[in-house]
Amino acid sequence: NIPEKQWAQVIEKTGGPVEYKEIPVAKPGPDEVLVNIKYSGVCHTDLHAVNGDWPLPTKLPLVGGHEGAGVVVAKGDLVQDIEMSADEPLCPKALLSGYTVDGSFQQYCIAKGAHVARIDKSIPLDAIAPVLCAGITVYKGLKESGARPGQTVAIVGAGGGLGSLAQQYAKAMGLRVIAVDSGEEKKKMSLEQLGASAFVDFATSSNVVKDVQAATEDGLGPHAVILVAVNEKPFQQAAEYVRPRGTVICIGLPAGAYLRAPVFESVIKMIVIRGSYVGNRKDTSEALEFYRRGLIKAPFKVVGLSELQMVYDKMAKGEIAGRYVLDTSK
Ligand code: 8ID
Ligand code: ZN
Repeated sequence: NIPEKQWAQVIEKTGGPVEYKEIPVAKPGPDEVLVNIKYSGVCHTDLHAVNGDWPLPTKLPLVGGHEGAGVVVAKGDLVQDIEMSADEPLCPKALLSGYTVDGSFQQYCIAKGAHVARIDKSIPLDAIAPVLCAGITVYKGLKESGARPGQTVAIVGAGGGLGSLAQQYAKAMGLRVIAVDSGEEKKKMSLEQLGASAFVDFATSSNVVKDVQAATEDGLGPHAVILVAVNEKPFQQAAEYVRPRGTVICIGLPAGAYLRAPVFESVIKMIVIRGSYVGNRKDTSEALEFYRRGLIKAPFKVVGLSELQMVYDKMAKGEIAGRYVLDTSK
């Protein structure tokens, strides 16, 4: 009982708008599965794709979305379970869901059988959707940072989708969190709901570098910095406040941005600056397992797939605390 047609959010040209309309349901190839998407998170990457922010073109017309969670309803002959822990995100021929191939902003989505994340039946699909990009990405970034239990990590962009999950994963890993973002709602969420030990408001602070350092117990700065903001400025500040021997992990991808670090301090503090890009299938199953064990509770709001434009408008203004998840039945 797979329908011929389905509802989807489609962009015809770079710059948008997204159009909510009926399109055909695709048939899976031999190594593919057809997933009936129930819920999809909305990542800032989806908005970057609409706006053409990056030096990498999207397919057009495009169904965006890459935090889809659903049920496999059809599969090709070659599909079987495969375990892998390579650097598959770095594959030069990688297919990017919701970017170079159609993604999860539709009711029925094609995926490679070897790459779909296996979600335990006990896990609610609306809550897990944001873990499927945001959660995996920040979990991987925290691992790449080398931060150890008991140490302090600054999460910059802490109130957004990636940031709110980063706070939860960091806490579950035994790290102390300094949240950097702006506004009362994100402050309250970070300190009261997500367990951050300090909040630095980048918009009202007169000196973010000093305030982040002052929020660490010995004033030397955090052991690691996780950059998930959609703004160039913090990418040019982190090296200044990270602790000697500390690590700066770059994850956010603001349009046209450059990293900057003072050579003198970077050398004498022996700091590391590193990029981190999503995660592999091993990271994915580990990140899902944290959720299954009840260690991850990040706030999300559910709205209909038809309301995607409203979500993008709020996202562009930085007004989303946590994540929006789309219900594909509405
Ligand atoms: O694999 C990857 N590297 C990867 C994976 C997934 C997403 C990278 N990303 C990228 C996205 O493309 C996007 O550029 O991570 C970035 C964050 O995605 P998101 O969490 O989905 O975005 P959001 O929910 O809009 O949150 C961004 C937060 O940054 C804050 C905003 O207030 C918002 O809460 N922020 C900004 I804008 N400027 C800031 C500043 N100067 C800041 N926070 C601190 N300091
Ligand atoms: Zn994403």
